[in-house]
Amino acid sequence: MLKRFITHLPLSVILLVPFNSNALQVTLENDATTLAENLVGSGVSVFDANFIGDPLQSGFFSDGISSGFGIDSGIIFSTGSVLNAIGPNTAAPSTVDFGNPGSGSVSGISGFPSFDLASLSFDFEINNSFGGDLIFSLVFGSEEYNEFVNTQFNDAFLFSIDGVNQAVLPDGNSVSVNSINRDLNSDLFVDNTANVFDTNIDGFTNLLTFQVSGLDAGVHTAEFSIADSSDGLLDSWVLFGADTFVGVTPVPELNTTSASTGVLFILSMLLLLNEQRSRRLIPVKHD
Ligand SMILES: [Ca+2]
Ligand SMILES: [Ca+2]
Ligand SMILES: [Ca+2]
Repeated sequence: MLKRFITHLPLSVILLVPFNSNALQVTLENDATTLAENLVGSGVSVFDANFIGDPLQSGFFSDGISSGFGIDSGIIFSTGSVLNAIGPNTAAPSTVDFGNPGSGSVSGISGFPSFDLASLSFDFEINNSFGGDLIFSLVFGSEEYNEFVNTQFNDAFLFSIDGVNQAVLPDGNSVSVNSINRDLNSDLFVDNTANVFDTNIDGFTNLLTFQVSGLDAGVHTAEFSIADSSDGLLDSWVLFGADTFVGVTPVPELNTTSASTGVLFILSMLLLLNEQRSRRLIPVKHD
């Protein structure tokens, strides 16, 4: 196994970093219901939230736009400390090893054993009697960039509904260090190793927006998980915009007396649904 030698940043150095009101700010929060209610927006009701992870692994962020992220405020999870996402980007990599286990589901998408799981799960319903679509957006970032791309240190993120990962890229890959980087899906990647942006995160994705179509009415289970891969070193993060986990109600059926118009409407709806099912990722470019 490739050994990595990590220099821990002394606490005194962290405390000496000047406060910058125009850069990413992070505060700790690990109450699962509070986190879920920040994430969930219109058209969705949430209940029975649960968080797994160390208290350092979840929180709120603000001023994200000023630090180069495609979202300004919301919730943040880390495989280390969420506070370590705060800039500037230091010479020493940010790394917290809790020695905690990962999860089989994240290991399954990364292809390697996982560690230091941070996971929020909750049940939800789309607020109508017939179901609908779901949209959510995120930014994934890591200290594994760029040195440990295409190694076993493939820190990964999973978002599942009813146990099926929905954060799938157009090429079929999940969201991880090895699937979005300078070489692969590079149009989705922001390299911050030259300290262009005021965050300690060495590399991160553009805002990734996913749409899940055709959810049935009733209760579904959502899970948001991020974990280290192959060891607990070098932090990764995922940021979600506040109120961005939203339900979309399908267009109501037209009230028409014309059979031919009705058929045309049904055909157009089928075409629309097909288009939505094929449009799982809507990347938003980083300006
Ligand atoms: Ca860094
Ligand atoms: Ca860790
Ligand atoms: Ca890691």
